[in-house]
Amino acid sequence: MAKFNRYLITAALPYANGPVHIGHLAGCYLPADIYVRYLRAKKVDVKFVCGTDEHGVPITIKAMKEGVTPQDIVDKYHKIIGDSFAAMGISFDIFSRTSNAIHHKTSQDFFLKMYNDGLFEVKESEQYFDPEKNVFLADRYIIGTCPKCGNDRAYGDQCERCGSSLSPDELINPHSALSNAVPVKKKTKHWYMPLQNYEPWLKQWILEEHKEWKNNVYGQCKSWLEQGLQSRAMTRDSNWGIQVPLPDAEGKVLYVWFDAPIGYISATKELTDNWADYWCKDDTKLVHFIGKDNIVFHCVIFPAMLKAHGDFVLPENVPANEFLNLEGDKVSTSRNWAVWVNDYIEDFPDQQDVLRYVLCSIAPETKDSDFTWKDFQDRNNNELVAVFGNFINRAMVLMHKLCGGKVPPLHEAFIEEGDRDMLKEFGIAKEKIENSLENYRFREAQAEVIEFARKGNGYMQKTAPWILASVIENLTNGKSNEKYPQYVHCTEQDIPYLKARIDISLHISLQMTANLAIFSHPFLPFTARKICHMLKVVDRMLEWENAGSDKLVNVGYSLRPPELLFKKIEDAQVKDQVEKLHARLKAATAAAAAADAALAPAAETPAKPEIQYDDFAKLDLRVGTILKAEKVEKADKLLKLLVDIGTEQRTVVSGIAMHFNPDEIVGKQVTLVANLAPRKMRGIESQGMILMAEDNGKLVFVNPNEAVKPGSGVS
Ligand code: B3M
Ligand code: ZN
Repeated sequence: MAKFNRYLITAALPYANGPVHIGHLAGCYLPADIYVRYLRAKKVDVKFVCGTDEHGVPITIKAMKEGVTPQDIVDKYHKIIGDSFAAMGISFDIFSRTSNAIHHKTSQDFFLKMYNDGLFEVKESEQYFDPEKNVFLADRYIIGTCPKCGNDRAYGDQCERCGSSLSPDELINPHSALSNAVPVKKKTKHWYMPLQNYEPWLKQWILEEHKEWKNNVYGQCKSWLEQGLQSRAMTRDSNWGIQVPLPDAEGKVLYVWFDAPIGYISATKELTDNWADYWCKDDTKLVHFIGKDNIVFHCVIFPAMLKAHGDFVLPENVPANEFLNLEGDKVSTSRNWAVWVNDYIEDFPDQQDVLRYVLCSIAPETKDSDFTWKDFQDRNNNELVAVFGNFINRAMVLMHKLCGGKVPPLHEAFIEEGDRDMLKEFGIAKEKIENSLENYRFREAQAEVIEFARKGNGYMQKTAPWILASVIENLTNGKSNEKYPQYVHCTEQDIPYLKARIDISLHISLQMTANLAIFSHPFLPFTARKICHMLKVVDRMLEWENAGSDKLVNVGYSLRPPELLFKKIEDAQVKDQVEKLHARLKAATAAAAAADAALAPAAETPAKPEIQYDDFAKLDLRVGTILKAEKVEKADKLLKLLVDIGTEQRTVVSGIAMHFNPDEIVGKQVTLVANLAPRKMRGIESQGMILMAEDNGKLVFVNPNEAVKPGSGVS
């Protein structure tokens, strides 16, 4: 480890446009946290930085959907996301945000340095423009019909129904999401980074010098580099983002993928005055933890930016994970098919380590993996409860019962081969865990921790101190030990030996328990602390240099009573969670369908057969004013209206309750068919019918475009 004197670990900056789900945790934040906790335990100089990504189109889209400002959105989600991470024990040294002034300045300076060094190309291109709102439209803001599947709500960059990547030019009937206007093309100027210039260097740096990167990461980089890189615009037309710091750049902001990774630098600046040590000295090991959709930005574009700028170190590794699916299906925010971290914390308070454990066990390190609630239950019940928790609990309970609550001595004279074998495992386990962690194989590392506890259970079973205790008791009371053939020949003289064997078994088990605290701490920090508390040792014991030692708890030291580390997850809890997922999916699907229907173009109303004027003249149509409106009991769809038609007031029952609030329509003018034969509905006589226009399920009153006297005829 001589090469690196300090570590800078980053975790992708989540967009502040929604809460985080377990896929985010498993893909990026949990492995990063495990790695950092391990590094801290090794007492190396390490900083762990993250924050929210608060610019870019996803934020503005969310704001538009919710009818609030982008600032409202980022303020809200910065807090929610930060709270979720903190609750899960993700131990950032700083959780910053890209809206901070320091980040704006850092990004602008970065851009200016590249600009002054002549590293951008200025190019004009034609971009879609909303002529009504007078703004350029990001691809996401253009909606039209997907040429592949006919979905008429496809976006200019992607169709969410069939998953195709699209460009706005491919959409049929494109229109602006802001105004519905047909977008026009307009010339605009942007600053491009000629990535092709960095291609030879990137090929050398990644494909030759970083062959050790994970296969999924190396493979994606290779394919990008082999396809050939092109100039990429580093600015955008938008009013949300970091201003391009040039005089002729009004209405231009930095491309969000230009500013976001610089956020790692800004966050470090915010964290420490020594930030430049971490960013500008070659003996820093910079590691980016990300999900697979961010690989190209962290392995190609950002390194090219860093190289171009010249002052900064490059990442040493980018251990990106693949995706985590949920119950056999892709996680989807729009379909609400996700386990949200804030919901988990509410439903399983104080069980953060269980989620950490399961997500690490199934982390998509080499390929996509699947989270199911059943598997969550199984891993908790069969591994955390039955193996890890059970071993520690047995060691603690038996020590209290058989050794007076104190750490018993080891009695060198009575040590046997099985004990020596067990003691050897301490160092072996430490090395295995360490080796897996150093190589970003967190699943494997955690499995070794459980394996160590499993060995502990095996050792306990073999040494069986509770049997030794019964044998001693029988000998003391003059009873036979025929139940225990192995000890049937023991006499009272053997009691000291038997006692020593109990002590040895529990001494070794307690040293193992202490090791389990150290080993598990990167993965299960809450549990490790609880173990320290039971063992009455300070957190300093968790330092990695203590790992593998068989002298962690001192002989004669009295320990606290055992605490429950893990509890069983019941079938009912699994059922609840699965039902909750499906209920939310159903609600989200229904909401999306309703939103689609509201926006779909008007369906044609089928034509009716021709009639004569006399037929029309039979209708007595009058304008009326709604005086009163109320819901009809036990009828979801009906409103009872009192309508003034000048000469009289009519009671009308109308099937519009799903479309209007009674309070909103009082005072409105309507057109009434006044000579329709009265009809009883829910016991109320309806004396007429109100005319409505229907636009794809949306109802509108048909009324004069100026107020008229109630009772005015319509012809
Ligand atoms: N916000 C994308 C994402 O959340 C982006 C990551 C930025 S890392 C500098 O997946
Ligand atoms: Zn489609």
